[in-house]
Amino acid sequence: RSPTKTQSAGLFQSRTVCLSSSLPGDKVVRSTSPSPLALTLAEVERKNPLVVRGGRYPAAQTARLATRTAVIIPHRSREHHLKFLLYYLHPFLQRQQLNYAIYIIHQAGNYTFNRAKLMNVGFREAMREEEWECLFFHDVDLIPEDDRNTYTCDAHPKHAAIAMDKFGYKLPYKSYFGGVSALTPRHYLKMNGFPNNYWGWGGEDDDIGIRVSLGGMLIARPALNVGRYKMIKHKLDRGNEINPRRFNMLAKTRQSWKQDGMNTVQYKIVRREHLPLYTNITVDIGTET
Ligand code: UD2
Ligand code: MN
Repeated sequence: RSPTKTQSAGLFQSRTVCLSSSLPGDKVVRSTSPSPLALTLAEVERKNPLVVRGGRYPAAQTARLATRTAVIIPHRSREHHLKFLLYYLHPFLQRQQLNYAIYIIHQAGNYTFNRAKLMNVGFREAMREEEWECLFFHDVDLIPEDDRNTYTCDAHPKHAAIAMDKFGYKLPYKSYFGGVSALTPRHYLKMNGFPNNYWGWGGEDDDIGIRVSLGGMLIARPALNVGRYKMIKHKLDRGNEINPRRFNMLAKTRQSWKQDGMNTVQYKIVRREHLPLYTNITVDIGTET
């Protein structure tokens, strides 16, 4: 967030760099008006007049070769984070001239949260609507800080959130695959998608990382000074308690990945809404068996 970084942003103007002082949970909140806490979706809509129903930006009308990217966000009871993500993400993706759509995959009911299974739902439901070339699997609370972090796919599955403020802008460990990742449909199917059986917090991101290599692929990463994200501060949600079985499960990924994943995912769509800023898919993903 130093001035030099802004100037070196290359093709894109890095306007997101000044976000750090205006997120909820931060100690220093600048006295800009209106207060960031008062941000409304209506205001985000006003600021993004080119976004059409379903949270789409059909850049292709002007740039026929624009990459088609779907952003898949697993969600429940984080509307206050979603609002900020949309505020930053829409302009960010438009500056990158992508043909994109934002999908919120909303877990219905109060049963334990299952991030990875929601991603499988997101993959299938998004691909049903359009032949996306690249899918970004994105936590609701992560704000990209650098415009050079392009939301396009690489030859291998890409882990984009490699430098987060909460980990001191470093990779916490070598195989880390949490937060934000980008896969082509081919990558996704090659690793049989994500696991469906990680209920609660933790482990699923490492399982996904292991699947990448079991699928015969490597992990691509942007440069450390580009894959930077700010995570909106929060506590662990009720209904997403730490999964105590995660280490045992991770020890068995090699045996389980072909029997559990995209080829076995089951769910019921409760609601599909093409809202002004995103497509909402509310889904009943059932319970642990
Ligand atoms: C870390 C990883 C995350 C995931 C998680 C373990 C980072 C930045 N992210 O996140 O990718 O591997 O650990 O499961 O290190 N969510 C809801 N409602 C809920 C619970 C979760 O919407 O009630 C969604 C939301 O998109 C959230 C994501 O799931 O960002 C991950 O949950 P978290 O943010 O509570 O967990 P965190 O920050 O430890
Ligand atoms: Mn988080």
